[in-house]
Amino acid sequence: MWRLKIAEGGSPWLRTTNGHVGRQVWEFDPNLGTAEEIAEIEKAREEFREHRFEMKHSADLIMRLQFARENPLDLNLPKIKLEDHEDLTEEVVLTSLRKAISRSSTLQAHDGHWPGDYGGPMFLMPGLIICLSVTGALNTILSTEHQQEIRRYLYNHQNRDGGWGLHIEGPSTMFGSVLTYVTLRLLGEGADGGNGAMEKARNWILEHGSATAITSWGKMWLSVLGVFDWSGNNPLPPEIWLLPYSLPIHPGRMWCHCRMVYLPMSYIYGKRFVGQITPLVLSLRKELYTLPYHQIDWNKARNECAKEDLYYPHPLIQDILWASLHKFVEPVLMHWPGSKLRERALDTAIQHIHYEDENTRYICIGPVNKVLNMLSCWIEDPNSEAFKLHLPRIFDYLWLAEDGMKMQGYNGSQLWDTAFMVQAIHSTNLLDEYGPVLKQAHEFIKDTQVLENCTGDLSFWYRHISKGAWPFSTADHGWPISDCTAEGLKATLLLSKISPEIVGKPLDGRRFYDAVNVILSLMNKDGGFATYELTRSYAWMELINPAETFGDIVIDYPYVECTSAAIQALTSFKKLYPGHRREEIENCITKAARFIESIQEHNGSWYGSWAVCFTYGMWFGVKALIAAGRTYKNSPCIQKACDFLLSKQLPSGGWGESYLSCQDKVYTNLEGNKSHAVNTAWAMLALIDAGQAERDPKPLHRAAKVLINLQMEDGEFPQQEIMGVFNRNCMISYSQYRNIFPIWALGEFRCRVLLQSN
Ligand code: LAN
Repeated sequence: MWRLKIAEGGSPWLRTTNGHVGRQVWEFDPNLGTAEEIAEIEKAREEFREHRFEMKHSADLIMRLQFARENPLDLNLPKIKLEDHEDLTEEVVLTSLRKAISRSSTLQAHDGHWPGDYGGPMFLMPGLIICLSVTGALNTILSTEHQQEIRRYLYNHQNRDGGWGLHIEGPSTMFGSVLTYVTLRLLGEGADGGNGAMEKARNWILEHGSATAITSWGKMWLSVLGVFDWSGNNPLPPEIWLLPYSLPIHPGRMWCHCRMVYLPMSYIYGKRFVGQITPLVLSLRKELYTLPYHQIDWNKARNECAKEDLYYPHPLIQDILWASLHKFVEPVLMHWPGSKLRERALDTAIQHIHYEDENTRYICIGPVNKVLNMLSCWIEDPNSEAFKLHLPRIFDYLWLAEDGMKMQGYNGSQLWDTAFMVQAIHSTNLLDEYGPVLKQAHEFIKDTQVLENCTGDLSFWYRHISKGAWPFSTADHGWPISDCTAEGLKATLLLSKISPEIVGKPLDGRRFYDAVNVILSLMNKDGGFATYELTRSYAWMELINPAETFGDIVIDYPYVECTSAAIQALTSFKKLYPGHRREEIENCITKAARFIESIQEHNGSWYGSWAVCFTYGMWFGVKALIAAGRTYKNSPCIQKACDFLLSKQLPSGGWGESYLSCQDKVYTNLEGNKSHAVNTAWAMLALIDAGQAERDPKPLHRAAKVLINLQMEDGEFPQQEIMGVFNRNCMISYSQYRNIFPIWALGEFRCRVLLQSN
């Protein structure tokens, strides 16, 4: 049976800064599990499969079954169902909260964090499988059980039309379909396997323009495997790393995710690496195209892209740029003496790759560069230590649920979820009852703060400071993030105000100062906060974004979420430590609040970029302005925001936003005007903060009722549609949100709406 291991190492090739706190790894143990337990898991899998076209999001049932065994809970609280005419009483809300928090506390791991599925994107696993195939490591690294679960996952997420989407809820794309098809073939499926599923997939591909119409990232992976010609790729010259930093297009100025993905891509492109041409590769060359492989016009293929995949079409200037590099520059760099320059550029690139590997303990910033860096290390030297150090960290990215095994968008969302859960429980004011839960979470957050900067001369490596920051996942990952630092700081400040007997010792004062220092250092001139670093270049750089499926990736833009979190953290800090860097902090709050006002849309909305979408952005927008001292009465921005939110409340009393809100930047309800627990919670939190209770509490009562009626018998809220998003177009799961935000909203509702009015 499968088991989720928490905070364990287990390989001599693993390094850690803090005893692996937060590490989540699924392991198969053939000796584990009674027949009954195994049957329960099987049942969950079957049920998912049966409803896979209606409910595409798994509910993390395998983890839940394990935790139910490890932390049994006998909740003797009544089931709640409120009829239309029934009023909400404090007792009902309290019962609902107790059920929800008690159940959530059984889902807390022994190191204090809340583990969960951070899957969603469908284009990540293929990179791993292609990389392991070409390095010959597939069958030594992934057990047959792993491979079986991966196949299960891929089949479970095949759309009715035979293709696969960019993410689990998306319509079929060439990127998803070709890469998943190839992955299944590499995992041993026959071209006619899967009871017709493979044939159907192939038909989808061939009917939509064949694999020449895959997006640029897909072209790169297929070239590595040997089923696409490198000359069908637009150039990714590593020489860009040799340009002077003063140029706006220097990669050191790009968004770190963009920079870190194109770094190994340019190394692999510069090497024109191709894996071994096996019979399977030769067969794929036939399966994926309508023309014989040697007749394909690769030059034309460079700019082909299926319309299903096109979110960000290349502007003309990009096509001209790629064409000139392709026709005139690449030929020079491929032959002596130009090849000397190429060698130097490749050398620079691989050094930056090693730096990233070392400073993340081989986890890397994300799943894409993790796999590309691993491949680059192998290309440099197949027997290298670096490659061996990469291998055990693969498992940090794999997650198992009833839909199968997936590759996650990060090595988890540990710190993020835990910081929010602390604030959610805190909002209920039931601190005595849930002291031990908060204490463990507190330990986790303290253990996850990053204590050191990266090594060497930071500016040489284009790195910002990290000392005092919080990451999104674990300390070993270690990349500092503005809003994760802010949420970590908010949570530890709240906990520092509670008796240490209940929640443990507060964070050392100096470590609060370090966190504040990170936040202050991340404010841009205009007052806005980006994600990991300062905004280092201009928005027009998006013109050279070559990734057709993603928008807003080239630079680190300022966001309402990050800016708001910084304001909130600094205002909480200022209350407790009024003397520390007072002027700078006040100045920062003032500028940041003005920035938030300046990016509000005319209709009163803010859209969030990292979750769906308006309800999320509005929660941050409103919270920031309230924290900065504005009120409903004196701030037209807050008034407009409330009007906007109220105008979107559904007749049922809830809110429910479709992922289309992010793609189109237009508020879009879920199909059938369905309420979503998480959107409802965000809208409630924003309205409560903006003082809605004093003006008209009715909308809040109706919303709270929706939440309570959505709550399941076991105390949890249901997993509904996928809520996270990145780069405008790709969805990602935040599996703990379904409990965190309803608890938070009902907590605030109880203390600031019900108890206040009594
Ligand atoms: C994340 C996850 C965390 C997230 C928040 C902290 C929640 C947000 O407020 C700021 C942005 C950030 C840090 C974020 C950015 C984009 C990420 C890193 C991700 C959504 C996780 C995965 C995604 C990454 C880009 C996926 C890899 C794919 C590529 C296109 C490179």
